[in-house]
Amino acid sequence: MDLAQLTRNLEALRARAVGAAAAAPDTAALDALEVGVLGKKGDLTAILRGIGALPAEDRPKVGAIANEVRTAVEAALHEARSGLGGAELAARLATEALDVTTPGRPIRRGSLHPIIETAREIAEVFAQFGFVVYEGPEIEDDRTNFQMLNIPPDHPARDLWDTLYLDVEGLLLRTHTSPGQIRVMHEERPPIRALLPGRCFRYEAVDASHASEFFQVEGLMVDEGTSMADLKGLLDQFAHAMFGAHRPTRFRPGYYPFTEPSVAFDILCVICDGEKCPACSRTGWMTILGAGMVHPVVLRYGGIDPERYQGFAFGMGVERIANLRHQVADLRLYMEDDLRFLGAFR
Ligand code: 2NM
Repeated sequence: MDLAQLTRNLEALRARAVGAAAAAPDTAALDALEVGVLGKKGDLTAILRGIGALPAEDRPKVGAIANEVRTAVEAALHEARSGLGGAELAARLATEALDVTTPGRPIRRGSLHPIIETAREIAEVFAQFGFVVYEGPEIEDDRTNFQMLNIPPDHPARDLWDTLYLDVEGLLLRTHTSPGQIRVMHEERPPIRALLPGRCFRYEAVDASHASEFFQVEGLMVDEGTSMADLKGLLDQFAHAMFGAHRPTRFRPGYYPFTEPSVAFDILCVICDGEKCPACSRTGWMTILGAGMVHPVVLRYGGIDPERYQGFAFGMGVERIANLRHQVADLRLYMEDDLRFLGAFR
């Protein structure tokens, strides 16, 4: 092959490559063209292989022409790329257009379980009177759950049919949070104002008004000169904070082994306002909690001298308080994790 032939081949390649660049439909075609013409195994390299057969004085001339062809093809590729790039960007902008005014998809927000929410509201009321939240263990020993609370061995609550005992000797699931009060008495010195929220367990046949788990909040105050009058004043304040400032209240005699005297605390029926309806068993009143002066024997079990200190205690079922506030009729709803029910309280 002579100089003239090589030169013609190079010019032909330039013309074909520049033409192909201008006609390329997309940037992918340009990439393929670049590799095919200018790449290591491309057409330009193939033509330049013929250079070895030329006389030495012709070789620089071919080299110069080859460089021109390379520069011209690169320029054509560059120009075609900027043209196509603009068109491709415009096409993408058209198809991928976002309507920034489209409203967002609604997000389902979680909420506190109504029992936890109610327990927190109860704690907030008593916090205003200086009560501090403590927590005891759900697994208790027989001594702390029963004996130290003056519940004798033959008391019906200790029956296998009422208490969930563990396989481990002497251990059970607490039937109330009162054993936590014994632990607080051991840990703290009077004056004590303790609130114990927590889950409790009983062996029950489950129906609309009985559950094997329930949530309790108990309170304990111990100080010099603490009296029944202090208890009555505090519980009146509590009832008015939870059920309205004008809701009438009353105390009735009650019985618990761990308090003496013991009382039941009622509010006027929130459904019928005392007119006697099925919700209040036609009494006109609803019991919301039990309470009393801590039995001297229990104070002594707690390491507190009953000659110097007196105490009162109270306890309530949070499900019952929540039922009255939200007019829920079936306890089982609190356990079923139905979002239609749980979402109604936010
Ligand atoms: C109640 C009712 C009455 C109570 C008593 C004690 C303790 F440990 F101080 F003796 N804690 N909680 C108590 C008293 C609980 O629940 C209906």
